[in-house]
Amino acid sequence: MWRVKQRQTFAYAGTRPEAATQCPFCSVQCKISVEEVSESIAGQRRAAFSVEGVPNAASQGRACVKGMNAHQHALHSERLQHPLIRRDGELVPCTWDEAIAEIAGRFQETSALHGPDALGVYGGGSLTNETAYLLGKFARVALGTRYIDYNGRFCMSAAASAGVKTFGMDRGLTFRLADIPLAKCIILAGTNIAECQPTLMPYFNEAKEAGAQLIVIDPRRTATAAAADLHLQIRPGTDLSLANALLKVVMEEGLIDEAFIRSRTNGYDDLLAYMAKVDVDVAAARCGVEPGMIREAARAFGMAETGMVLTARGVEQQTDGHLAVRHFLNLVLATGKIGREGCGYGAVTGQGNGQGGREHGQKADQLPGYRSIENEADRAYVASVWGVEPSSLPGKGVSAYEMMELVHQGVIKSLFVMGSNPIVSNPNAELVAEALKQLDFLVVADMLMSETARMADLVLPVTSYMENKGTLTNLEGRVLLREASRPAPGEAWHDWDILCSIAEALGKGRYFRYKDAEAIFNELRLASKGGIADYYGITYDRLRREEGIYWPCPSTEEEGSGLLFRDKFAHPDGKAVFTADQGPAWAGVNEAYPLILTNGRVLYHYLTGVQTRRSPSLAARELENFVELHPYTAERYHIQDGEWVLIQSEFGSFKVRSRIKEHIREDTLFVPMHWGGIQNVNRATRPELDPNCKMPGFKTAAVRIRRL
Ligand SMILES: Nc1nc2c(c(=O)[nH]1)N[C@H]1C(S)=C(S)[C@@H](COP(=O)(O)OP(=O)(O)OC[C@H]3O[C@@H](n4cnc5c(=O)[nH]c(N)nc54)[C@H](O)[C@@H]3O)O[C@H]1N2
Ligand SMILES: Nc1nc2c(c(=O)[nH]1)N[C@H]1C(S)=C(S)[C@@H](COP(=O)(O)OP(=O)(O)OC[C@H]3O[C@@H](n4cnc5c(=O)[nH]c(N)nc54)[C@H](O)[C@@H]3O)O[C@H]1N2
Ligand code: SF4
Ligand SMILES: [Mo]
Repeated sequence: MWRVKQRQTFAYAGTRPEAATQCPFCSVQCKISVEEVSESIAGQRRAAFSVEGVPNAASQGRACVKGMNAHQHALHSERLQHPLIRRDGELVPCTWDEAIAEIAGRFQETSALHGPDALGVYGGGSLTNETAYLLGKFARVALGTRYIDYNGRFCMSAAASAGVKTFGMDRGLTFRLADIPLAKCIILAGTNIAECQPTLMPYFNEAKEAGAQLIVIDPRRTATAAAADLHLQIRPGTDLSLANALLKVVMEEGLIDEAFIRSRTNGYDDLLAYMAKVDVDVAAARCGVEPGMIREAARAFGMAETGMVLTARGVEQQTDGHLAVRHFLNLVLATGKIGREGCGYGAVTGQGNGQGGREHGQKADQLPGYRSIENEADRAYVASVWGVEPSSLPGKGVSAYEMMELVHQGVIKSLFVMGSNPIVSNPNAELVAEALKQLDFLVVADMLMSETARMADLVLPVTSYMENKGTLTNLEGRVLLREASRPAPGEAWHDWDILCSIAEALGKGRYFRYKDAEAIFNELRLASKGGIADYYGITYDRLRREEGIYWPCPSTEEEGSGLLFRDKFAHPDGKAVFTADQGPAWAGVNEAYPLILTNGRVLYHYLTGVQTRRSPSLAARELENFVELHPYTAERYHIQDGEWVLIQSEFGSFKVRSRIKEHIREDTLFVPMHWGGIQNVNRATRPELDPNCKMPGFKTAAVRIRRL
């Protein structure tokens, strides 16, 4: 039998211990304190909460509006408190014993009838390192399935694969946040820091005050673009061409760093041959940007003594996202702007543990520490840590959206979802909804009733950021320990406890016995030892004493590396690699679907909105979804401000309210991703994936619009 859970015990740290935590949302992982105070309203005393930023090296004591209100969803009356099982079509409460027995029984049945690959596991980048690591082990050891992937596929895969190919290593920022003010020119491409990592803006403002030029590449004049010296208002989907044009100007004006290219890179001759065919004016026309502005931006970057390029989902969520990033990296390498203070490349990580979540085995082809599931030595090493035969580990599976296709085809029959809301966040959401309906058995572990949980056969209540201790790795590659500060509500369990209990019920308990999160972390340290993302030298004790530790950190005596690639890159020969490949660019709009639909985020909501839509202070600021469109576009389609409109693509349609704004391109519509159901923008996004990394082309779809 599996263990019956006891009430939580939770450790305190710091001087005002009961309050110390970390914001559950974005990749900055601001340290905050959430303190229960009581207040008196109309003579009635009731609990209220006081939230403050806590000083630390990354967020420097800042917190944004989401972090300040995150406790509202965590303390919401809709928090799931008991397991729920579907009986006669309804989700009704059941005991944990029933829930675990049901999962184990159904999984065993499916596996016996159709083989273990009929089981799928789908994880997320909000999970702690401990849970993400254990989920990978759970899929391979407890279930024996090859099919595991996670929502970070939609987030980090293009930049991650570009980092691996170019540098031999993928870590969000190759520099420290503290290096940003030392840069004299900063290119922010497809990243809206002001709304998506708001507490980082002061770093860029400090750089500007010290004389840096800020160049923003975005189809919209975002709050980030408003802070720029130069805003290149690009046509969506054409970043690769823009990166080429910038490099062409740098080359024409003799601003490349020959010594750096000679001593530290490979592939420059091929790049030269490729660049000979690039024409700045042709590229500019394709991007819809004035050639003069491209030249000005290129000169600013090429002539600056130090400089950085940061990209995020605007560049990356494209079917040529991997190569678009690599062409920006060509620019970084050709100008020698990496491996020293004030220089480098940054893929601005998204989710709270977007970085750590991608390092320890949630990905279809990956084992802990960035090891490869297809490499014999890697398999043997991890199998030895896990105490299993290397031959028992399955091979690689498929990417997140491809898993949904396999569900649709009936290949995957049971799905276990932990920390994601795939019905809203996958592209081509209508197909995904159809697929999930066809499953024999769907289990969702969540703290709230998400759109996906609503479809499940079994819903498992989990602890939130305030209740679940664990480590998360922020966008800099800095590992941080988040202590638990409140007891679990009702019967909610930690994610990792759930995995251990199911494993126990499946007869694999001996591989999954841990006293606490720290014990899992200690196994993770060992499993990652000698890998690229080496966490071996990081311990809970050190994390409590120090302000977070950068990986790679191979020994407990060493500090981690903040600034990467000072003397060499991570490829075996120590060199970085240029690319001269051209991506499968998007086909573009057509007569039937004449507008470009792009999408993304607003300040007040987070991802599919399951959490932030339940926070009264946040929901009050943006209640429903909308489309941003240019006044001329609105006029052309006879749309007034605030009207309901229908947006249709070849793949599906959704309905939102119009918001007329001059700050967007005339050929482009922008819709946030934070709402589900009929307002879900992903009902109209397309299924095509980047062949290099399987990132969907979220940011470009051909659509038409009409008023309702
Ligand atoms: N408030 C808030 N913050 C968040 C999140 C959230 O949901 N809400 N999510 C977190 C997560 S998981 C992530 S991944 C990050 C995402 O952070 P970002 O990538 O910065 O966010 P997005 O809004 O998706 O896209 C950024 C910008 O890309 C632009 N864009 C669209 N198409 C193109 C294009 O073709 N080229 C270029 N150059 N730009 C384009 C959009 O106009 C948008 O302003 O944010 C994290 N932080
Ligand atoms: N059109 C379009 N689609 C996109 C994007 C886009 O820019 N445009 N962005 C993509 C990106 S970058 C991302 S990251 C994905 C995100 O897409 P999703 O993975 O769907 O993201 P969330 O909305 O954060 O869903 C997380 C769910 O997990 C729950 N949860 C939170 N913390 C925990 C935890 O610790 N344990 C468990 N078990 N559950 C938890 C939350 O309540 C929520 O229901 O969306 C992608 N989809
Ligand atoms: S959402 Fe991001 S920037 Fe805002 S408080 Fe949370 S971690 Fe910090
Ligand atoms: Mo993301």
